[in-house]
Amino acid sequence: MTSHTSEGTIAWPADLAAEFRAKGYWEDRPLGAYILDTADRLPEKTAVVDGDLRLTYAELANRMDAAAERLLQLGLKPDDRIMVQLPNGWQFTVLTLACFRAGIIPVMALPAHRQYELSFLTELSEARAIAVPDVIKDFDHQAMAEELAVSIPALEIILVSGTAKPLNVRLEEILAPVKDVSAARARLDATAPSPDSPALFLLSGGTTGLPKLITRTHNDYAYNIKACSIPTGVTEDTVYLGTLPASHNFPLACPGILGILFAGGRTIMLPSPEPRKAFAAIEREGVTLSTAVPAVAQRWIEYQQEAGTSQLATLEVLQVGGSRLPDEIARKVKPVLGATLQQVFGMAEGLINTTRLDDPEDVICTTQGRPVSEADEVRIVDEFGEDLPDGVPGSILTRGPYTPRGYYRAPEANARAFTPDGWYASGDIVERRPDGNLIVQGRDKDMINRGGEKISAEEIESLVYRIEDVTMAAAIAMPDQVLGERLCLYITVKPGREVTLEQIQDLLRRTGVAAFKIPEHLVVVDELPTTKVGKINKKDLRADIAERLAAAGVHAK
Ligand code: OOB
Repeated sequence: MTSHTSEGTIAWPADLAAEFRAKGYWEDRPLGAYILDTADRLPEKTAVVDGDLRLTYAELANRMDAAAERLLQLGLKPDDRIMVQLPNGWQFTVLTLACFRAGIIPVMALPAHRQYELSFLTELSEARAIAVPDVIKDFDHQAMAEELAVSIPALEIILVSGTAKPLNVRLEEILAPVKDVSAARARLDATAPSPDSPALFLLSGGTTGLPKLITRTHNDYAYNIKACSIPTGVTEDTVYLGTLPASHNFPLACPGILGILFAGGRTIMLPSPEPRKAFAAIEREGVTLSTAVPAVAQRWIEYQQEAGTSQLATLEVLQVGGSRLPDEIARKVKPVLGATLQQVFGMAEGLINTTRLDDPEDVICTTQGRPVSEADEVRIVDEFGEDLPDGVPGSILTRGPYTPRGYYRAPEANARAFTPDGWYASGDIVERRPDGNLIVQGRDKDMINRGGEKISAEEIESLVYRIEDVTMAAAIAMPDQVLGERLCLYITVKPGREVTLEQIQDLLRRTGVAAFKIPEHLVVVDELPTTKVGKINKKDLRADIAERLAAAGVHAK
């Protein structure tokens, strides 16, 4: 039977799917089954730590199944979608696992998203429920969810972590344990989702307009998790600190929270990577593995250099990825933090590359590693799609058992990002060394990578055009020492008119756009440079902003 979501999803060709099964990449088990395995094997071991709250595997499995049943009792059905916008905490983990068990599909929104992104994602996914915190940093997520439900009638159920208003459902009640979970477990086992069905929706970084939904199936995601666990050396002794937003593929499944739970290790959930709290958690829990974007790794290095703590004694591996880690920062990780660096070049669309823990220092510090699976196919091609020799940078194309063949309900985006024979073009410019390791040299996609958060230039430009006095707008990446890149906006305005950065920031805030997407620098020019075919020449603009920054004495890189 094809489900609603399967219809919007492009499946792998049948012969390849058969091969992935035959080779054992796809084990034909739903994600929840792996968690139950661990819970049966290590019931008393601690699985999840969030502040003072500790859940053993038996308690986690109990809450997972109890919650799955309650979600179904609320009226949600298998294949229904639920928007998940939760900070890193035990609630995120239990709710996500409960969805996997019930066959309900979580849409992995970010805590930073606001009305603008959430309404788009809710409509596209046709979500019937949303899970939000009550208030974080003075922002009322519950009120935002209520506004969404008013404008989108299909969104019927609001789950609130913390203090829920009377008409909403308190998430913690849904996630509470039961005395005896065995009946629930048997019922859920009997109606377990098909392993080829969508398990979750991840969000694409997006180059064209708003984010796209990436369907990840139980089979492909389980393999993603298992394949990533090997080069990172995950065992039941792994103690993992998750501080990046858990709805990102990287901290969720590369190997991330799910990889550690598959293996029987311990996960520590922290809503922010702020060094003082992160270091305290590392010391208290004896953390062995953590994940950072380059800006966070740099902050941790600076903090450690200043404070000279002895809190990191147990930290064995620090994974860094999401944007390009400068070689000079890479070289400081081991000497300063005492942990082995693992560079990770991955994407929510699938392919994950990592350096290996026993690689020579030159590989660890200057490359972004190689695919985690022997079944990952990678090609580096020129603008005509012809393969390039090692050492020559080109566009990366990839296929494999955990790289889906298309976005959800997005034929136009698929035509651009996927070749007819299923290769995904991420838009990264990559060089492959003769030893197989990849170096990310740049990208040919119109995106700003702000410390790992991806911003589509087109999305911002189309919003800025709402200001009547703006005649042309171009969003580009401006080099930045801390975040790698920030969003810089070039505009032209109607004669005699003035448009200020504050005005633009104000508009985007009022539109309910996530704060990380709000332009941080504005350059008003008389004319924007164009290419021979009349498109705005962003290469020239990037050179221009670099020049302006240098003239202003800002050393960006
Ligand atoms: C990760 O996933 P996304 O989907 O947020 O972004 C993917 C894009 C890549 O196409 C590339 O442009 C960039 O992020 N990227 C890197 C990088 N890792 C990701 N660019 C340079 N160096 C790296 N190490 O960002 C993601 C997903 C799973 C694991 C790790 C990162």
